[in-house]
Amino acid sequence: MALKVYYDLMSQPSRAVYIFLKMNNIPFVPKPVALRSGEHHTDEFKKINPMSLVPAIDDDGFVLTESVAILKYLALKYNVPDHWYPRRDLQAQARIDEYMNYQHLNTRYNGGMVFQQLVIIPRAMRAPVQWPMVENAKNRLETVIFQLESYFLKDNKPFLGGADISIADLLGVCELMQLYACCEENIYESNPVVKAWVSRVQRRTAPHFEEANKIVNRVRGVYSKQKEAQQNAKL
Ligand SMILES: N[C@@H](CCC(=O)N[C@@H](CS)C(=O)NCC(=O)O)C(=O)O
Repeated sequence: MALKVYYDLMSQPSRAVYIFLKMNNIPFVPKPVALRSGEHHTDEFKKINPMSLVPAIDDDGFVLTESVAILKYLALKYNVPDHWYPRRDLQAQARIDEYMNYQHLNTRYNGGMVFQQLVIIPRAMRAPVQWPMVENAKNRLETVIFQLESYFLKDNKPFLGGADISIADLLGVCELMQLYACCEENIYESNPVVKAWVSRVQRRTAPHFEEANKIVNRVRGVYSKQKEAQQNAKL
C-alpha cells in the first residue's frame, strides 16, 4: 500500500516534508488537509492525528505525526542520499539533530508567534493583534538569526549539517519563509550569512521549493491588502 501524506502547504513543517518527498522522488498519495476550513478537526482526520496537527503520514497502517520524526523515518526507510540524514557518520547525524531540537523553541516558536499574531488571529478569530507579543517574538528572532550565523552556520558552513543539504535545512528555511506572508522585509534579510544560506537551500531544492511556497506569496498579497485597508480606514 502507498504512503499517504496528510499536509497543508500553508504549514511550514508540511512544506518541509513535501519538498523532501519531491526531492527524493518518493511516491505518495497526497491527502491535503485544509487548515483554514478546519479539516484538521474532523473525526476522520483525528483518527490519523488526535492532536489535529499536520503533517502526518500513514505508511501502510503505520501512522506517524511530528515533522522531525517523519523526515527521519522517510530518510532512513527510503534510503535517500546520505546527506539528507547521515546513517553511519554519527557526528554528522548529531549535528542535524542538534538543529532540529533547537528549532522548535527558537526558529519555529518565535516565527510562528509573529505569523499567528499578524495573520491568523485577526482573520480567524477577529481579535486585535497583540503588538507587544509581536515585538517580543521579533526580538527573539533577531537572536535566532544571530545564532544561526554564529553557531549553526559558523566557519562558512554552506548548510546546517555541513557540506550538503539535510532535513534540518528544509525545516529551518520553511520556518523563516513563513514570515514573508506578513513582514515587508523578512527578518533574516539583513544578515548576509543567513540570507545566502536561505538562497542556497532554495536553489538546491528547485523547483519544488518554489512550488511549495507559492501559497506564502498568496497570503502575502492578501495580508498587504488587508493592512492597506486598515490604514485607509484610519485616515
Ligand atoms: N511539532 C509539530 C507541529 C505541527 C503543527 O503545529 N502544525 C500546524 C501547522 S504548521 C497545525 O497543524 N496547526 C493546526 C492548529 O493549530 O489548529 C511538527 O513539527 O510537525
